[in-house]
Amino acid sequence: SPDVITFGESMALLLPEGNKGIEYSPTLECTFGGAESNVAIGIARLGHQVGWFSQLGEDPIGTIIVKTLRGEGVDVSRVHRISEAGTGIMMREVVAGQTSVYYYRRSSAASLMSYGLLDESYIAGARILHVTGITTALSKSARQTVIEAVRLARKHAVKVSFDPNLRLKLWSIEEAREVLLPLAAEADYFLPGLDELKLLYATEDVDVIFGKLQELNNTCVVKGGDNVTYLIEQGTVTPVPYYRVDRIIDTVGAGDAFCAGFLSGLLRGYSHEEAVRLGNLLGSMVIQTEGDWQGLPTAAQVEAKLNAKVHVER
Ligand code: KDG
Repeated sequence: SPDVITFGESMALLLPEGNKGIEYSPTLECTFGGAESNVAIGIARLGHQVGWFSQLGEDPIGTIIVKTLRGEGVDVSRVHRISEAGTGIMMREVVAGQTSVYYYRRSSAASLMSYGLLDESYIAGARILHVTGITTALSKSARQTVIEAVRLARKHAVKVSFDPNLRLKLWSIEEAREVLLPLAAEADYFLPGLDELKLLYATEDVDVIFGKLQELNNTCVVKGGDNVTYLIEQGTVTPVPYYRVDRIIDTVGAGDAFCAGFLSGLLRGYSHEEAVRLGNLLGSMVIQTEGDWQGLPTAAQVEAKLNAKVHVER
């Protein structure tokens, strides 16, 4: 089995030309996105063995997703293709400085996934299982798949990493709380964003939130602080500073990049603080490029950045 296993919905991602709104863009660029496949690509580029799976339609976009991930070196052997439903679609635009997302994923192939998709021995052989709250918001059967995957991981002493990835377009905050908070408590590594925590715990008070996280008794990494990521474990809160960024181009995918860097750090045997630093570095690199996963660095690019080597062009 790969070192890290993750699964979730990846969809066609349709983007307008330049800075036009979708309404005024005669053509849309077709790429794909998905929080878990973004993480998988990030981990693969850093040189680790990683597996991603989902249920995809027997359609061209499903094929693009499988081919691209395979090309990135991600193990896609557990991907399931079905003809009864199609691969989901999402559109995204930035209008007047505000990002909007439109989902066409109800009854998608991935939303129909059920725990029959899980291969116990495959999960048992991994070091880390990474899941996100998006999958739990897709459908009852997808939610059960996550819960069962976490149960299998724990049964075989595989570490569980959990990013809540709150998507209020998919469910209400009340529904989300009921599912995400128990999963947070079960995870070895809980990787939320500060905004998400404010909604999940219904408070703006960061001290109250940190108090709740300390009660979980696991390792929490809170993304999106004021230029820091917080590492919270064993009763202590450690702020880990961001890398300086010259120009922010596109922040979507930063959380996924962070997760990839953090999990890579764990696989490399780094301290948790060092792993957070690597997560921060990946986040800073992805937001300086267009796209959710295209800007994820290779291990060599990370090395160069860390050593601040002068780049020789030719
Ligand atoms: O984290 C980036 C993801 O939000 C994006 O790739 C699409 O998975 C996605 C979703 O469901 O919003």
